[in-house]
Amino acid sequence: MRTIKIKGMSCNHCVMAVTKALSSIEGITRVSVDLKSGEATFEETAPVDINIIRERIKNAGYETV
Ligand SMILES: [Cu+2]
Repeated sequence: MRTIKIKGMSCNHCVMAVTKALSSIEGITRVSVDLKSGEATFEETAPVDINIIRERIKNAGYETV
């Protein structure tokens, strides 16, 4: 399991957007995003480059910390 911190989420809509963005990345599964802590946890079926994660999160309108 891997955990990343995300900046800029303020409501459940954001949680959904981040969840969707992460879930769309190949190799990432079982995404869980917590609004309060700003943390996203997920499992990897194959190692995923953090830059790809950053990019997708950014495209969704948020930032990885
Ligand atoms: Cu929101």
